Amino acid sequence: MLKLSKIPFKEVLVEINNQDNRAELLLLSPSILVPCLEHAGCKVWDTLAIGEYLNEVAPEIKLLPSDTKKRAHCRSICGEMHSGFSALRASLPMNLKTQFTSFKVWSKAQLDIDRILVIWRECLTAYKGPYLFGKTPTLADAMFAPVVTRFLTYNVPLDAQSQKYCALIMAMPEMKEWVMGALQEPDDIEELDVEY
Ligand SMILES: N[C@@H](CCC(=O)N[C@@H](CS)C(=O)NCC(=O)O)C(=O)O
Repeated sequence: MLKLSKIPFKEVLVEINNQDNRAELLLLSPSILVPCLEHAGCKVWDTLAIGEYLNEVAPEIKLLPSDTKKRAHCRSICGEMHSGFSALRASLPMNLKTQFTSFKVWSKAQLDIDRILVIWRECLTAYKGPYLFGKTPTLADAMFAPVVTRFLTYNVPLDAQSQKYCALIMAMPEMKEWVMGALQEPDDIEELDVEY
């Protein structure tokens, strides 16, 4: 989201799996969770709040669509992503360092996948792509970008339209930077490499 907003930023890496670092994280983030943004004397935590804040401070970027109905649609699917898809999150964790070829998708996770594909199909058909809300990326594309990586990591079967959308997202320079950054991180999270 920040990269889309074009606001320059510096990332602070905190090792979240290490309990000793919780005090350090608390100083940075009131929720003791990431992400948390500090900008112009303002601290904003929680992904959706950060997205709304960025849309206010960089309105020219149009991180949310200008049209009210479209904006409501965009907020609705961002909300769905933010608060839902727990089976997908639990069983297909984001892992940019591994690629599974025959991963068994649990039925509840498949329901989440099916719903996400419907969300994408409706957006791409209604607004004619290539991004979910038309010609430029919005908060929704940023919110669903980790799902794109999960679909590719776990080799989730996709229809042609979704495959094209995933390829577009992965080709974005912001995504390439993210993937490169992850590959350079020295730590692996062992639980993520297990095929359940
Ligand atoms: N609703 C929050 C969720 C924040 C959250 O769960 N962050 C995770 C990483 S995605 C975290 O900080 N985990 C560290 C921990 O649980 O100690 C948001 O999207 O900002």
